[in-house]
Amino acid sequence: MLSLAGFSYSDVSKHKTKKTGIWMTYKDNVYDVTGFIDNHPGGNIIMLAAGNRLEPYWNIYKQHTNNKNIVNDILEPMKIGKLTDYVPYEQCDPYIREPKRNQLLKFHSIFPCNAETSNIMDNYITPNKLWYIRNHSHVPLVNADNYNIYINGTEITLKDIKEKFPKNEIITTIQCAGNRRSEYNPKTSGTQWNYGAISTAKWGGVWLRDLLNDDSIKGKHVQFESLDSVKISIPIEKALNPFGDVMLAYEMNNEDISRDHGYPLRLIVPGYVGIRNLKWIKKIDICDTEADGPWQSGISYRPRRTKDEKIPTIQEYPVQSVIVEINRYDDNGEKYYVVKGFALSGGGRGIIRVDVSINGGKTWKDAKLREGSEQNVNKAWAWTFWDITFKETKNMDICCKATDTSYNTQPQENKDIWNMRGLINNSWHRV
Ligand SMILES: Nc1nc2c(c(=O)[nH]1)N[C@H]1C(S)=C(S)[C@@H](COP(=O)(O)O)O[C@H]1N2
Ligand SMILES: [Mo]
Repeated sequence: MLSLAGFSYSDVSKHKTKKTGIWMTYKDNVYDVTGFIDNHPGGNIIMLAAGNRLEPYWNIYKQHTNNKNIVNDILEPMKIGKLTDYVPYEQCDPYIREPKRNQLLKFHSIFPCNAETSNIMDNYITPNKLWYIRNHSHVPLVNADNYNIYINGTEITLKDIKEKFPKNEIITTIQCAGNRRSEYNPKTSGTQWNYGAISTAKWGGVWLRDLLNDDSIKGKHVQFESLDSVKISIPIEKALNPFGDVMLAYEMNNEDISRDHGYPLRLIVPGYVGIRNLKWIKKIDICDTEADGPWQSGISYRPRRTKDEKIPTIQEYPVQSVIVEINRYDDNGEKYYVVKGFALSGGGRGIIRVDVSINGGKTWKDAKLREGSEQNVNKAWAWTFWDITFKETKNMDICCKATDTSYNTQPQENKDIWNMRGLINNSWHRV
């Protein structure tokens, strides 16, 4: 019998496209699955495992692990070799310690985990297990019993934060600055999010300003660092604002914050883009400068149109709205469409109107504003749900745009706001 060829994980990782061939591993076996991709019953999602192990992917899509025939009947004929540097998945660091995740999330990647929420209109407050996940690397493993953080070099335990400072609660929506990136043309680098990099929770924790001393007012920025070494900063004006509601949160929807979302302590900066809501907080410092690193002083979150453009990093989010559901119904022979979606703006600016058009923006009708519309319009940290019903017409071309309390509204075309990183796409949403 011919002995099988030997490949390393590094060899396998070079085979991720149809051009190179698509390889995957299971246990110590290497498979060339190129010919199978188009026939995969679950569709293109199998590409998450391209050039990689199947085990973590099957941990989410459990129908595979319970089905022995997959290995024997489907994979076996595609086997091309053995791993020379095999390490059982149970022993490999650090992704093995990743939390369990829900199959309803729409995964873009697993290493690190990037996944969109789903069924948005079913829950104004997104259930923890359906919250979108955007991780830059693996999820830190933390023992909360002896967790502490440093504020201006002084150590404070999580226990003291919980016990010695008043607990507050706020509802905020967090939206990734890259949400709706996939609509940009030409395509940019970065996770190709549709509109689901957004979720809402009730956070419980302490106001950051309660932890800062009176001298803080002399600083210009508050810098934060996390266990996964991400660094960001926010302006001191936001941090100390008694109406700014910047929070160190330890609870998410009445439970401990889940590991994917920052256990045991997360920064909540209401009205600011996702990245400023730093998870796994470890260090806080009052400074005269913004944090260094790609996420703040670097280029990752600058919506530059050209390489040379000087433009600040993104903090508050612009006004946004999205059509999530369109349901058709019949009433005495008349056909109707119910259009539903969400709208929100940055900086706490409330939504005063959502316009919906069924003729591509020639004429508009205003939608009914539902949950969220009762928020204080100067501190509207969470989205507003809306809906509207139309009689069916020929050639329906449905789109929406929202207006916030400052009478900012959404640009018509994303070509007018295209930027190199594919950030803050808030153009009219069309379906
Ligand atoms: N420490 C840390 N904080 C982080 C991130 C991260 O990778 N590490 N991702 C940021 C980004 S880009 C976004 S959009 C949100 C996502 O939060 P979520 O995963 O809880 O939805 O967290 C932000 N905070
Ligand atoms: Mo993000």
